Amino acid sequence: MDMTKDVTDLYQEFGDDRLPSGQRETSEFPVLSKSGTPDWDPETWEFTVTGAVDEELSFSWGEFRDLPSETQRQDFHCVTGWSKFDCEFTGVPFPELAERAGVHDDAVHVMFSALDGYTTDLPLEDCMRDEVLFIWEFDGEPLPDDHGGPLRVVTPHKYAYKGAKWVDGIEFLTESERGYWEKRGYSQTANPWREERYS
Ligand SMILES: Nc1nc2c(c(=O)[nH]1)N[C@H]1C(S)=C(S)[C@@H](COP(=O)(O)O)O[C@H]1N2
Ligand SMILES: [Mo]
Repeated sequence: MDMTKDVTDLYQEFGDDRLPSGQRETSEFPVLSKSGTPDWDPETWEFTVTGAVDEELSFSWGEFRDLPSETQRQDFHCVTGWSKFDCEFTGVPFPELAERAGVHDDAVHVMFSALDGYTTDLPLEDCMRDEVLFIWEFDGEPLPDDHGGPLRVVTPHKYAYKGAKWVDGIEFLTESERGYWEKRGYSQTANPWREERYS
């Protein structure tokens, strides 16, 4: 039985067209990284949930893999102008982690961190959706290292720079802060159907 949840229709929330304006569809999956693919060690890898929460959390690789997961069919939109349709991603929805930590009422923003020093930020409300997935599988195979393996975030409602590859932590913030590309002029909200590329 195919348990894949198709969320490729989420564009209807934001615009009339599945392909956002200024994007072209590709079947390729280019690699875009600020500084190459970092090494990781499954023995020492740790994922942390910190900041404005009742209980800060930490997971080993095995513990993270034991969290409830699902497979979704999603589209992927890169700010440089390409979109890839119908990617199958398997992982843990963001709200699952938020609920376990107990997010404080005054939290408004989230910072994602990664093994290569990359960071990216999003408003909390943009994260509290099941389509924001922490994934370890792509099209039924382990996520390739250069696409963010062992673990990355995907954000089908945002440009893909919001999806931290090699993600190893999230911090809940009571004030908005800017991540790596956001400090360099990219949009904090990054809605592809509004072409929010820069700010
Ligand atoms: N940790 C980390 N995550 C990252 C990046 C990065 O340099 N480091 N680049 C971002 C950018 S700009 C894009 S477009 C996507 C590219 O994902 P891909 O290489 O799987 O296509 O990853 C995003 N996540
Ligand atoms: Mo990008």
